[in-house]
Amino acid sequence: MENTLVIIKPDAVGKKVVGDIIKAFDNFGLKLVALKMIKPSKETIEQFYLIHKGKVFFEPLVEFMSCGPIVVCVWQSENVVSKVRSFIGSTDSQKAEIGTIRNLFGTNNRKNAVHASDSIENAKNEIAFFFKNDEILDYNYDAWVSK
Ligand code: 3AN
Repeated sequence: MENTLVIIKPDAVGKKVVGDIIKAFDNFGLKLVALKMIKPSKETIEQFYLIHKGKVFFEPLVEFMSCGPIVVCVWQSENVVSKVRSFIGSTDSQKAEIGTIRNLFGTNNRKNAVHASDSIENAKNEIAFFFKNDEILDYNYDAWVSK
């Protein structure tokens, strides 16, 4: 089984669509194994997006991502990294495919509702960036839901 990191960004939290986004991931058939709401510092976001340092959108991206609370979560399924990348759509919400998360809940290429890891290796690093091992709650739901 594969895990991926999803961040529900401040624009989506502000629009009160956190529940809708989580519901969409649930309905997509993925398993939620970790979740928390945090208010990240600028330093945390700079570190998280270090690969983009120097690009024109870096400073505004850091400002935006640290302007309010975000929800970080880990979703699990087979091939979850590529599944989720298709499910969220293109970076620019204006160009995101109809029905994708960024199309439904985003506004533009900065306020695009969600982040999702873009490779299996990045997913591992990004999950470890926000969660300790014992915060990944990979339970067998079926064992008690059916009782
Ligand atoms: P994605 O999140 O689709 O993998 P990346 O990794 O290229 O996109 O960019 C990281 C984040 O930087 C994006 N989610 C978006 O918020 C922001 N970003 C990327 N490109 C632009 C841009 N041209 N203008 C403004 N913000 C951008």
